[in-house]
Amino acid sequence: MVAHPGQDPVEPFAHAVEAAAALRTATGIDQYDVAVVLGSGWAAAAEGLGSVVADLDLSELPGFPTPRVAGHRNLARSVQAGETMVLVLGGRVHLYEEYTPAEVVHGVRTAAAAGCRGVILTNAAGGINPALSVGAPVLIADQLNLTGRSPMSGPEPPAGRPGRFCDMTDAYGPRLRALARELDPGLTEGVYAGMFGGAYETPAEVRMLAGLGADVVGMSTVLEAIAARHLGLEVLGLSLVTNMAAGVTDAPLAHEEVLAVAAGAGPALVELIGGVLRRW
Ligand code: 8IG
Repeated sequence: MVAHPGQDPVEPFAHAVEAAAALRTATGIDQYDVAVVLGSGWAAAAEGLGSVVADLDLSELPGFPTPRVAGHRNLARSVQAGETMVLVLGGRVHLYEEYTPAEVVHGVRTAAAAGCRGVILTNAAGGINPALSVGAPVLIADQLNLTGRSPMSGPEPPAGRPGRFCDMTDAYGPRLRALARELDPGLTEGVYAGMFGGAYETPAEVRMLAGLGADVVGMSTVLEAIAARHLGLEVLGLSLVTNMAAGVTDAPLAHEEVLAVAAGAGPALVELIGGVLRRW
């Protein structure tokens, strides 16, 4: 594992246990049920999911670097949604920022160490399938990890942890997908292609992704899904299509536009996530 300036290379699973202990101390909450990782433009989903029990700055917890992308918040919020105790993680870091896979999945591993049995991974994504429309959420049915990275690379997981070769069949759990579709019968399912990122794709790359079976494309989520499945968490994934990918339409891509589209879609997404959490 490559250490970032000012950070010690700590064994990642132990680091997550440390972060979960600090979370318990800071919030007084012993046990969480589900974590929600908020992607670009999903900040509205931190509001209105239930009653806020505690708020803290994620960077107060061991191992969490400071996110540097506009639209990402540094929030760790504890929310009671019906019977479900929810850990909302508003800060996410990306491979393209030169964070390591272990840093990218630290939130998910911390959530698991805090007792979570499931995680909702949200993101903003480009639409590849021309049948998709901007502003619509897509239920992730499966993924293509095209980052060339994995949270299961590096030293073998320590004793007491499952081995690295985790099963990725049904990574996005059928039970949760059925539940989401029940709450929103119009929800379309699609395959999410996770890229290393840094720039959007060229039209040729988008055509390649379409040929590989991708419906949406983004720069996050896939490593978190792997880390979650490795630790036995159920995963629900939701992409908000904030732009059509390059060459699918002739509109140019701008990050500001992505954030504006995301803001408009907020309330419907809150309702969907809130519904899933209450019936988890
Ligand atoms: I928002 O078109 C968003 N994120 N890779 N491509 C990739 N990531 C994205 C895109 C996109 N739109």
